[in-house]
Amino acid sequence: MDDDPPAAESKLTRSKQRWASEQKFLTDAPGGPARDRLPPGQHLVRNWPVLDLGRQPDVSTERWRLNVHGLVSRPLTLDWSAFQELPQSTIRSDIHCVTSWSRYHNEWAGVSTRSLLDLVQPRDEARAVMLHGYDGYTTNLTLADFASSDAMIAHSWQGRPLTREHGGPARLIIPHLYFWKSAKWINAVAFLGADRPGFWEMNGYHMRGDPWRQERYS
Ligand SMILES: Nc1nc2c(c(=O)[nH]1)N[C@H]1C(S)=C(S)[C@@H](COP(=O)(O)O)O[C@H]1N2
Ligand SMILES: [Mo]
Repeated sequence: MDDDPPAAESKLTRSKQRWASEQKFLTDAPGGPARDRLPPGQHLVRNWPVLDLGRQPDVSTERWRLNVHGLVSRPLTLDWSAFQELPQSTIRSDIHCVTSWSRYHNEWAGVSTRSLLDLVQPRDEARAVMLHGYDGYTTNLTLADFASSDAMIAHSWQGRPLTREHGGPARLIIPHLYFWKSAKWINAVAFLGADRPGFWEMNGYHMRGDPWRQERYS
């Protein structure tokens, strides 16, 4: 059997064991065996910062509409009561903002994008969507990202209606991408034949925005 390792080595070994147990420096790809909860380059916050273009439109539920159009078989415009009548679901997700804060366990209630897709039936040529907010904001997603199983149009957070500053009465939630993809004050979803850049994507942000790959800027 080996003798005891030299003191320096054993100290390093202890450090490495501690890093391993803390999952330090671990940046496994999604689905990796020991995936950390906090994506690389992010730090945790307990509050919920507000980020937008500096205009927070005041949209009552009476005035709110969601217009779904473009490459779909059945375009439609939902008002608030039609939106509330769609199947409702809740999901829990973490928020990862490209400005480097993350916030764990947010509980959202709303309508899954899959329910919306069932209604409008995207045509075969549809490849991407552009989301439009009441403030003029736009952001793009591939159809696959928009259709992910935990994506939804949310009207509530932690059991209460979304506040105006956070995008109420309704916003998109795309948990697996940086939060700039989650359009606040959502007003329209346009189905497109090809992925095109939205507001931040035209201003240097990545087209996709996967936090686990640090797809921050293009
Ligand atoms: N309509 C709209 N949606 C938006 C934005 C915006 O300016 N307008 N900003 C995006 C950005 S950059 C981020 S980080 C999140 C912030 O959401 P929050 O203010 O609820 O934290 O909203 C995203 N959705
Ligand atoms: Mo952001």
